Amino acid sequence: MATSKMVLILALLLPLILSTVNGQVIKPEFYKQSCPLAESITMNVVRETLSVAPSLSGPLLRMFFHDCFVRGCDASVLLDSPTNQAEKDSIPNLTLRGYEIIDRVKSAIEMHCPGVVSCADIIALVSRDVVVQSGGASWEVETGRRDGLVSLLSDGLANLPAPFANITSLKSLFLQKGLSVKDLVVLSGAHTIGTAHCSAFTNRLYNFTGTSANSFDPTMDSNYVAALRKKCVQNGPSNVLVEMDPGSSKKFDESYYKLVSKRRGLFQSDAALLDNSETKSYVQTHMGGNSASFFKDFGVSMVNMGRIGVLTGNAGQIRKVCSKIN
Ligand code: HEM
Ligand SMILES: *[C@@H]1O[C@H](CO)[C@@H](O)[C@H](O)[C@H]1NC(C)=O
Ligand SMILES: *[C@@H]1O[C@H](CO)[C@@H](O)[C@H](O)[C@H]1NC(C)=O
Ligand SMILES: CC(=O)N[C@H]1CO[C@H](CO)[C@@H](O)[C@@H]1O
Repeated sequence: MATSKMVLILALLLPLILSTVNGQVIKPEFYKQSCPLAESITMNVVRETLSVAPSLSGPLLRMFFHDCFVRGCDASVLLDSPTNQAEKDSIPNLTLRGYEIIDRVKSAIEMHCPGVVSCADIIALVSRDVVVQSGGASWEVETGRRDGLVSLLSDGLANLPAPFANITSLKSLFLQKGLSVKDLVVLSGAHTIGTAHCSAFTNRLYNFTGTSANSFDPTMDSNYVAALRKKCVQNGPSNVLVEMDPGSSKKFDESYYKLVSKRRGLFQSDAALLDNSETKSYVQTHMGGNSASFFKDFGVSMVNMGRIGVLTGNAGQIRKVCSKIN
């Protein structure tokens, strides 16, 4: 009798005991005891980097998105593959840059506390620091992620939304990752900084209907189409970059929503935010400049994104070098 009660109690408590033993949580200041300087070291490297190479802010913020959406936030995006079969080699990742900055943060941290801080957490911290250094507001980053052991080329294409995606597929992709429609419209605001290759949107500028070379996407402001055509000529060179938020592409602010509301979102995925009542209403509320509430929302949604598929406890490992498993 007593024994069976004990068994029952143990069974009920087991998940709790296990999760405590494994420490299976991510939380703010996970490294407070084990590596107290981790966050300030990261911030310093980001500050120094952006002061000499401000154009790295876009790719470094985007890296967190790419990491989290593919196999969870486990730094799989950083793994090199000798045979070009890793996430890094998938089409969306060919436009990512800034891996060497993550390596620089990692080496600086390793000097203070070797083998303690994961590459996945470094990506998360860097994304916050980039936003702060670009004029946005700070938030508390949850840490305690561990690094994954696997990176697959095929995962990249399957999990990252294309710039051509419509609102239905954007919503469902975010939902699959446990993110809400609000997270979708808030995180899309990251397109307030950075640049894009013409190839991500030229389909909107030329032969959009497939019947006339001059036809363009009717959901884009025709004056904007004309301006973009000057930068992105049809079948032009593949290395031309366009600011996503012209004139303010290095500043993290809410002007993205003003652009989208004026039908000047660069990608179809940006324009699509006007095709759903909830995302449309967010765009309209923020188009006039309400940065305080956008900044706060952005931090919340980045924390939400940072929880996707994380490895904790004994899962995965703490990589010694971010581009290689130990
Ligand atoms: C909603 C779906 C999204 C789509 C379809 C999308 C697509 C893209 C594409 C195609 C580019 C241009 C890449 C290039 O041509 O170089 C880009 C750039 C960028 N994206 Fe997104 N993105 C999405 C969401 C996000 C999210 C959630 C974030 C981060 C929170 C983000 C951050 C960025 C940044 C910062 C850039 C600029 C990169 C640079 O300057 O090189 N995006 N995105
Ligand atoms: C949205 O895109 C998906 C995938 O390309 C497609 O199957 C679907 O029909 C599209 N939905 C609308 C409403 O256009
Ligand atoms: C327009 O697109 C259609 C369908 O993709 C293609 O068959 C046609 O050759 C294109 N026309 C021009 C002028 O590019
Ligand atoms: C196959 C390929 O070109 N992979 C590239 C992916 O992106 C990284 C960083 O820009 C490059 O180093 C890889 O060569």
